[in-house]
This record gives sequence, structure tokens and C-alpha cells, in this order.
Amino acid sequence: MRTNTGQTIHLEDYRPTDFVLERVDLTFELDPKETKIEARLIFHRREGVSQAAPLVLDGDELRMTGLLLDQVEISPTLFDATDDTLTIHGLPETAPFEITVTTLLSPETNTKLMGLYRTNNVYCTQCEAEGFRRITYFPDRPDVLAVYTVNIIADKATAPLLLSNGNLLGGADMGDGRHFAAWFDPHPKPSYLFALVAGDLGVVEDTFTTASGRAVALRIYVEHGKEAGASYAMDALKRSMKWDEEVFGREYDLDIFMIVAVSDFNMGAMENKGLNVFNDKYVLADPETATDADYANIEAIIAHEYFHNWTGNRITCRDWFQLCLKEGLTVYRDHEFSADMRSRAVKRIAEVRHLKSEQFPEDAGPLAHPVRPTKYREINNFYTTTVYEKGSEVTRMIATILGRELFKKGMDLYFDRHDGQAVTIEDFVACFEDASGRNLKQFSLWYHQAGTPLVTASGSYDAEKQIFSLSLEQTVPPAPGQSTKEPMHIPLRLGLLLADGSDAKAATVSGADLTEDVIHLTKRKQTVLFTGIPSRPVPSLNRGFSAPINLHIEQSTEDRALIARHESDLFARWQALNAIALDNLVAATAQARNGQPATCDNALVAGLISAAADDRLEPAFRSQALALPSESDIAREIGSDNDPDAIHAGRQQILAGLAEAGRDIFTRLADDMASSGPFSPDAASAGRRALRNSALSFLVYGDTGPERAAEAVRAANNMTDLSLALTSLAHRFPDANETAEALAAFKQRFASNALVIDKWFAIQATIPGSETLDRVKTLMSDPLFNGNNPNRVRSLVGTFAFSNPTGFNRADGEGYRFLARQILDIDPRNPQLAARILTSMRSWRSLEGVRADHARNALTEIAGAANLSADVSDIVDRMLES
Ligand code: B3K
Ligand code: ZN
Repeated sequence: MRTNTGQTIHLEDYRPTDFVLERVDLTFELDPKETKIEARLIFHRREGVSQAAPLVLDGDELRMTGLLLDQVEISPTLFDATDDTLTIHGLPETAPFEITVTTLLSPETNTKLMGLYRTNNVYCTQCEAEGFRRITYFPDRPDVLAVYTVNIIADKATAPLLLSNGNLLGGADMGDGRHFAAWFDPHPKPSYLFALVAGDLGVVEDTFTTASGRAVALRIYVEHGKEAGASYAMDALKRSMKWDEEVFGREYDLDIFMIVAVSDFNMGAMENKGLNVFNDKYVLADPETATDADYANIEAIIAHEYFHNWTGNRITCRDWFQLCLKEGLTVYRDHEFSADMRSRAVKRIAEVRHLKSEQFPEDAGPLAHPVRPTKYREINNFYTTTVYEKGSEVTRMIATILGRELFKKGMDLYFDRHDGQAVTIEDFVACFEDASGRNLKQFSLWYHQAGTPLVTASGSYDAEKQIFSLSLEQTVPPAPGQSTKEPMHIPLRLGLLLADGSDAKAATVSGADLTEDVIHLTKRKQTVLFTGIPSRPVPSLNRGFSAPINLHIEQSTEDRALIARHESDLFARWQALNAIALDNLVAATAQARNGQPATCDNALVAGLISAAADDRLEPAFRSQALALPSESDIAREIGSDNDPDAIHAGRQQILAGLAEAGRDIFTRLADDMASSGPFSPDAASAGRRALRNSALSFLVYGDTGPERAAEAVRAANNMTDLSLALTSLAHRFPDANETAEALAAFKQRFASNALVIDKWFAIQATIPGSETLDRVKTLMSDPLFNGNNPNRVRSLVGTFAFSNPTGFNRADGEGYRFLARQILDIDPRNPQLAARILTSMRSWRSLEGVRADHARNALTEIAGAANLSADVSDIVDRMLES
């Protein structure tokens, strides 16, 4: 029997609230077991709303002990409190009135980590999307904006620090062992941006002077003793504040900006106004414990949450269907920030890799949904890579179509026009139309049509007439609930490369609109003619990944190799190499499936080795060039009837072939790129480490014994080198004594650092092969495993399901049955975490028949379990829908 399956909410049913909330005054008396909250809410009836209309507030698992109207108790005949709503009748016709709600809750038993909870003796809140209703009855929706005053009372010894949004009004000792603080946030905000933190934490302080000369106090709170680990985050914060002023003209708007790092958190971080709360994984870093990837993530997430202050907080979403309004746009902003801080081409390659490995499978499977969905059962399940990453790509395409100046004009108009409002995607797009005079109606389909468009292209050259003709055809695949699709407006950046690598300049272009080097594909089929082309050109399409599409182009390996060697756009070079590699890996899979040895194409060998050896190119790019498409990339390319073991076997053979062919260059690189001098997390140094480690892993692929990898583990003097060496050793030689010893030593050395122990679990969870399931099961009874800590659960169970194709997709289906048991175990404690990990099965339909049957059975078992959360039942039902 299901108890909590959630109703479906539809975009078309949106209407504003009957009552306008003017002010919120909250008083928290904090106690781990019984916290008392008094919420005083000033409302008035919206003009035109019937006198009979009751006030309906949202709630979730609340215990209400008092309810007053203008300080007088409300008769039980006039209200009705259920599990999820409080309905109050008989309210004043026009005059403002005050409702006072008193609730009691137990932070320490709140394992869902939504609403008010305790983590390591710190009180902390998470309200997005619908957590505020777990604190008090409230109109808990993003279009209700109000000004908040927050009073916090707590034990002075255990909670010397009392924080909330806005600016501190004051505080006092209460003389009974408790103290209090009052905060006021002058910016009207929706409840999802509310935050409270109280506890005993260490602090790192700094200041930032805004462009207009205001001093802003900056504080990052971490566990005592970990302050030094927050200095990189502080530096990233200051750079983000400056960048947003310079690039988007946005200044910070309070006297203080605070970040609190906690170790139990369901996601990466949260942009509460003036008081961001972070998963400590995205704050704490030092060379001994953090990898270069950790540093890059910290920089990006600190920036992302800070940028939300304008895109999300000052201008927020009218309803949760508009989530991409803040998330897609803010991801675009953090991508641009990282591109400016680091290498733009390398950053773009990393983004596209991530988009293709996470969003493309989502868009091709049963969980596909539009960037701006029209219905949902559980909004927490829509914080997806489609809303975030594809949402960012859609914003990027607007910038590509309009060009830098007009895009900026549109953004400025958006900030001017909508500051202080809760708005929609249509409002957002209208700003760009108004600023540019361009019609973006067809373009807007990107928000509404799910599925990754496929563009097929073929070119032909008429030497006599010197005309190059490019035929393009687009199809958008069907997606759940959307069987027929309209053609989209696809901006394709392109170059026509001549044999010497230079760009041909066409005399005229017809058959498509063209702005600079972008052709606008708007019809199902289009043929574009380029005249005045002196010799047969090689088209380089979708430069910079200007559109998030699958591109199938009839192109010889030689032509791809020309792009890989000569393109002026580094991203396009990588894309060409990747395409050569992918062809090879798909062929290798077929060979492995037929029991034949895989053959490694000479063009691939030559392409990779010459990119790796080219000292004119930045090391980070060369490392990206060497990173072959992953096993899931290959599965996605094959599309159906996938056998993960064959994919793995074929890929291993190609890797071995490359390791053999490139031994000399890899040996040279492993030496040349070795670090000298003190560790620095900057992008150039990280790039050298990345190239060295790519070379090292190729050498280890070619090794027959574990000595080299074990020695690299011993020699490593930073976490980037150490974790890579340990991964190479454990993945290539899982059963060697050296591996067992290195894993034990690593565990012992870092036992007290949870973030590093997460890596220890993850490295073992990703060892390829069917035996890893038993290893994972054993690890679950390790004393360091903790099923209540989301980071730990993700590092072992999540990593195994998402990132171990051969281990998880065992042909006997044990991996799926294991996951089903884990989901059912996690769900009652933390439904959001359970639902998120379950999405690892989103591509089950593309597996070969035997595995697909096992996967369906495991999903059916979950679907049939009693008392599933709305989160898990929504995901499992959509995955099983045919
Ligand atoms: N806005 C939050 C995510 C909240 C997720 C709620 N289930 C972090 C971010 O995207 O910045
Ligand atoms: Zn965000």
C-alpha cells in the first residue's frame, strides 16, 4: 500500500495566492529534541478575492500547539489542520491581520535533512524547494515574497553562534544560560531562501569592497580546527564578487555575506539570502586532502551560489516549473566565470563531457523532461541535469544567437525590469527579444521540447563552380508525453577548413541565415551553399558546442584528423579526436562481443599521440585529448542492446594498444610534467598534473605488474597524484598485495578526514568487474561506513551504481537487486537521497535483454514496496512507464 505518492501539479493550474503576505516575524527557541517556533505572519486579502475564501497554508509533519488571529486564539470550528495544510476561515475582508502559529519540532530526529535539522551538533536548515513548511504552516511557494525578522534563542555554551539571513540587528544574554540574536533581511524573499544556523563553529573572516565603495564583511564558518581549509573558498568568493560586478554589473546588497559548511547535506550547496549553506566537500580544501577537481568544484560552486544572489534571489521563480530560470542561468554564469578564471577551451571540453555523460542519457531515457517542465509529482526530482546543464546551454545559445552586446543588453533589461519579482521563462526570453528586436518564438522550443535533437550533415564540393554545399537535417526524438516535435532553431557555429588548416572565406552564403560564423538551422531540412571556396573544404561543425545536439556527419577519418590537427578552435580539435575515438570504441565493442580482438585505428593512435606530444598546446588540453570516451559514452553512442562487459573489454584493448604505441611519449610526459616546488592549485599547475597523470595511467595500462603504480602511490605528495595513482593501482591490479596494502595505508592515514575517506570508498566502488559487488557489500559493514551521511552513501552506493558499468550491470542482475535493497533501506530516512541514487538506473531500457529483464524486476520490486516516499515512487513509476 502506498501512502504518499504525491499528486501531480500542473503548470496550467498556476494562480496567485488569495492572500498577500506582507511580513514575517519568526522566533526560534532552539532545542535538539523540542524546538519551539512562533511564526507571526501579516497578511491581507488580495483585491477581488471572495470574502468567503479561506487562508490555506502548507505544512509537512508539523505539530501545532497554538494558533492566533490578531493575538486571539482561533476557535477550532474556524480552522482545519491536516498533515499537509492548515485552512483558516472567517478572516477580515480587507484589513491586514496577523496569524500567529506555534509549532514544535525535533531537529535531531529530522533525518530527511529538509527543514530544521542537526548535523554534528549544529542546527541548520534546508528549505528549497518545500522545506519551510516543515518548520511552520506557511504559503510555501516561490511567488510569495516577504520581509523577514528572525529571533533566535539558544543555549549559549553549545550554540554561541546564532545566524540567519540579512543583517544582524542585535542580541543579548538572557541570564538563564541562553542568549538571543535578531536578524533582519530587508530584501523581500520567498521562504525557500530562509536559513538559520546555530552552533559552535570556527570562522574565517575577510572583507570585500564593492565597486561603489561599500565594505561587505565576509565570513566562512567551518568546524573548529578546519579554518585553514577554507582559505581557497574565501579567495574564490572574492573573485566571484568582483567578476559579477565586472561582467554582469551586479553588486552585493547586504553588509555581510556568510557561508556555513556542514557535513550532512543532501546536495552541493544552497543560496539562502546572505547565508549560504554548503556541503563541506565544496568548501574545505588543502593540497594534502583535495584534488585539483575538488578545487575547481569549490571555485565553481562558491561562484554559483554567490551568483544566485541576483539570478534567483533578487529575481526569483514564479513557480517551480520555472526552476531553470534561476538554475540554468546561474550555471551559465558559473561556467563563464570558470572559463575566465581558467582555460576557456578546457573548461568547455569538461562541460560538454559532463553534459553528454549526464544530461544526454537523461534526455534519451524514461526520465526525459523539458528544460521547463509542465507537470511534476515531486519537485525535488526536477533538480536535474536537464534543468541545470541543458538550461545553461539554452542560455548560452541565446548569447550565441544575439552576440555579446545584445545578450548583455538583454540581461541588463532583465535585471532592471524584474528586480524584486518572481517571474517566468517567458518574461526572461521577452527581455532578449525586446533588447534585440529578434523573434525568439521558435528558439523557445528549447525550453519546451524534451530530447536531444539529432542533426545529420553531409557536404559536397563542386570544384568547377567552387561551391560547397552542406545539407543539414534535424530530428527531435520522441520523449515521455511528447511524441511529435517541431523543428528547432539550432545555432551551429562552423568553419570550412582548407587543406593547410586555414579557414575558407565564402564569397556568399545562401540557404540559411548566417551571423558571423553561426548558421541558423530552423527547418527540418536545409541546404546551405557557400560560394567562392577555392578547394574542397572540411566542414568543422558545432564549434565550441554551440548547440547541445547529437551530430552525425559523414566525414572520413582523414578529414577529422585534419580538424584535430589544425582547427583554430581547440574545442573542435578535441571534438574531432573524440569522434575518431568513439568510432573506434564502438567498433571494438562489436569485435569484443564477437570474441574477436579489437583493432586500434592508426589515425586514433597518431591523433592522440601527436596531441599529447605537442608542447605548443596547454597541458590541460593535452590531458583532455588523451581521455578516451567513457564506457557510458560508448553505451550512449550504441544506443540499444548494450552489453557493458563487451564495451569494457573492447575499450580495455584499445587502451592497451594506445599504451603500447605511446610508451615513449608517456614516459617522457610522466617525467617532464612531474611537479617541482610547492603545490599550487592554479589551473596551469593543475593542467601539468593532469597530463602527467594521464600519461601515468596509460603506462599502468601497459604494465604487467603493480610496481610502477605502487611506487606512484608512495611518491605522491598531494591528493591529486595520490588518488589517481591509487585508482590506477586498484583498477588495474585489484587483487595484488600492493593494492591491499596501499588501500589500508590510505585508510589509516586519513581515517579522521571524512572527505578523504569518501574517496577511499569511491575508488574501491569503481573497480571494474563483477567481483566489486562483494567488495561493496563488505565495505558497507566497515566501521567507517555511515548510512546516515549523504556524502558517504553517495561515495559508496551512488558511485557504484552511477560509475561502475561492469560491476553494477552484472549479467546476473545482482547489482540491481542490491541497489533495490539499498533504496528501500535509505528511503524512509532520506527520500531525496534515495530517489537521486535510483536515477542511476535511468538508462536500463538500453541494456541487452537479459540485463534489462533483471533491471525491470528490480524496479518492479521497488515500485511494489510499502510506504514508498513520493520522491522514490515518482522516479520508479516514470522509469517503468512504457
Ligand atoms: N538551489 C540549490 C538546490 C536546492 C535543491 C533542492 N532539492 C542549490 C543550487 O542549485 O544552487
Ligand atoms: Zn543553483
